[in-house]
Amino acid sequence: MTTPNGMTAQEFARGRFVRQGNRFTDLITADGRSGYPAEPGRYRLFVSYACPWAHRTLIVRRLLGLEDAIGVGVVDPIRDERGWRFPDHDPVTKAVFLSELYLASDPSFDGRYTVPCVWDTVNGRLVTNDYPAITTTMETEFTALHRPGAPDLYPEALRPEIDELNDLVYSTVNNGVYKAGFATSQEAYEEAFDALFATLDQLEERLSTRRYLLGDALTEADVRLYPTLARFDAVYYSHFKCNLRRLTDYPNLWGYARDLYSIPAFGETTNFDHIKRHYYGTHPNINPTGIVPKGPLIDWTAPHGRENLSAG
Ligand SMILES: N[C@@H](CCC(=O)N[C@@H](CS)C(=O)NCC(=O)O)C(=O)O
Repeated sequence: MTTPNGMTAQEFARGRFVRQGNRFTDLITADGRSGYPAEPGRYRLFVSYACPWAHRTLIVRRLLGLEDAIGVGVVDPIRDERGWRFPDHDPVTKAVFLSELYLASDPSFDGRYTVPCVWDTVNGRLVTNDYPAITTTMETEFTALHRPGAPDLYPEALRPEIDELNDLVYSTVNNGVYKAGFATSQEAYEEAFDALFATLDQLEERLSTRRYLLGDALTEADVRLYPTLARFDAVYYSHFKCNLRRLTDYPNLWGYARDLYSIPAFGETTNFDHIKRHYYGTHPNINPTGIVPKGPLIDWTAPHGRENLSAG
């Protein structure tokens, strides 16, 4: 059976999209007790600008000033059955396809070759493709390498609230759009659609009195929500049939998204060209012609006026 994202028939049971687990889950730690010490220049992060899970890691790397400490390799936005490939080859590992790095790390690996993933240049293997851990590792284990004045994106006191919100946002929004887009039954699609817009309504309300999700300061929760908002009107609204409302129909969420976009770590890592070419060009079951829509015309730089919501 051919599936939109190359998933197995089993994953498509009852028309529901089920995301595969992460194979590489080693941890990089500040003290090196895991065998992977957080050393500058040692690790290479592989991303696609199109991928929302990878987008988070680029935002955090930039917010924390880890650009010199952690190198980045960017894949071509268009993917075929061989998986992600580099525009020419990756200058550090010399790989042409991302699969080469997965198979060098585990010759028996038979899953999907996903971004984001982190490569250890010392041992020549992948350390992790566990995307939720990649950002929290940068936040908590790379602190010695953060730029002066870097924000604390995952403050201890707020972790329970951040984690709880992230769980809801992950299942109904970040992954919710995929559940809607890759559903192969009407029931599964509608279930995902309803849950998605219920959460967006809730977030719209939450952002009416707070500048960011947790209040006056940016946190990991904002980093996780933003990549889905950035892709919403350009891709998810049409390609994934998430069309009850557009992001631009939500005054608070849309102002919030523009507020974040105005921060270079968010705006300069948002590549609408890669995003659109990737989604519309990579899922033939959903978009058989591969035609990339020209619109929508959206002004991400319009004033957002949300400064007033901050106390400080
Ligand atoms: N590692 C996670 C999340 C990362 C992920 O889904 N990345 C996508 C891009 S957004 C990917 O690399 N897909 C490659 C493929 O399916 O061949 C997963 O396996 O589901």
